[in-house]
Amino acid sequence: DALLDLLRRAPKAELHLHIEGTLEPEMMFALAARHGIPLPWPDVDTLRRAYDFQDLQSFLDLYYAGASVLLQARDFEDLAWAYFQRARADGCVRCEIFFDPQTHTDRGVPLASVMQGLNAAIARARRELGLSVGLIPCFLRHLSEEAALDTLEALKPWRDDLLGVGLDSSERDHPPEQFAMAFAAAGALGLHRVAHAGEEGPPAYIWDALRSLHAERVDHGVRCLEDPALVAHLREAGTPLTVCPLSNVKLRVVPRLEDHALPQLLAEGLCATVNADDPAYFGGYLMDNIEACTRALPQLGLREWHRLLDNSLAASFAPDIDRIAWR
Ligand code: ES4
Ligand code: ZN
Repeated sequence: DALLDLLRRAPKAELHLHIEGTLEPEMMFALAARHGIPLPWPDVDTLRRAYDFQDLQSFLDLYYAGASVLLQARDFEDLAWAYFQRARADGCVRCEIFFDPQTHTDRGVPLASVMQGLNAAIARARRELGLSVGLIPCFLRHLSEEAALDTLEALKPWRDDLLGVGLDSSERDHPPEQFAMAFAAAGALGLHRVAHAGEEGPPAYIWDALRSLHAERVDHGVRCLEDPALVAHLREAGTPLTVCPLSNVKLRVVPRLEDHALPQLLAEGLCATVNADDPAYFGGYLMDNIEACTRALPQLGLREWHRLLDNSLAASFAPDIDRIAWR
């Protein structure tokens, strides 16, 4: 397919990817064997068949259970290095990746192990793949703001290794405003701010992410279309939305990919980007998302695809020194 070949080769940025969500079943079993940890599934195929989610929470339950095999710096390095090779093969020149510090520290895994492993993989990606990577720790919104503030404090020794902060996990009943102080503290450290909003949650949570957290990008944001005033605001402010089409289908945010609002978001003049979210759980990496969308949403032509990929580079927080190399 000529369009797909072109899109694969085109420079692009991945802006919404949870590194723990790149844990493929094969690696989950390999790491469990490395550490002698039992898993609640007998084999890889049974685990894959469990990837049949009803909603965000049913996915998160499995996702947090899977992360239990990540214990040492080497595990985080192996995980991230495997992902960076896939990202490079998909034509990514820039990856801004999320990780969930609390998912690890609350199990007794030192933050130093997480950071050491991720930093080693990031240095190798730059050296061997020419890939530029930024790291964004996310606060878990099902936990307290006090826990988020403690996490930010614990991250301070690695301030210069971080691009920004994010907010993820269960959206329902956890409005962004609960984390206003943690985001203000992150902003005072000069960190960028992004937040998941409008995935399962209402448009009011997107407003809240913008007003209470000063989010510079909205992760997902697809439900903004329910509020015309919000759409107008996002268009005028140029706020990027990091949209994850296969994720939205797997978590039943939309019934079928054919019904996805990606074309409407573009038609509204919004800065939409396409992203993979948790590729090991949702059926694919960035090019798998792009390929599935080219089939399910044929109204997206070359103009629209050019716009989406261009948006991803423009919406990234990459330094100018990286941008020079993309031109
Ligand atoms: C997530 Cl899809 C999604 N939504 C919210 N939090 C998450 N953490 C990992 N994937
Ligand atoms: Zn996400």
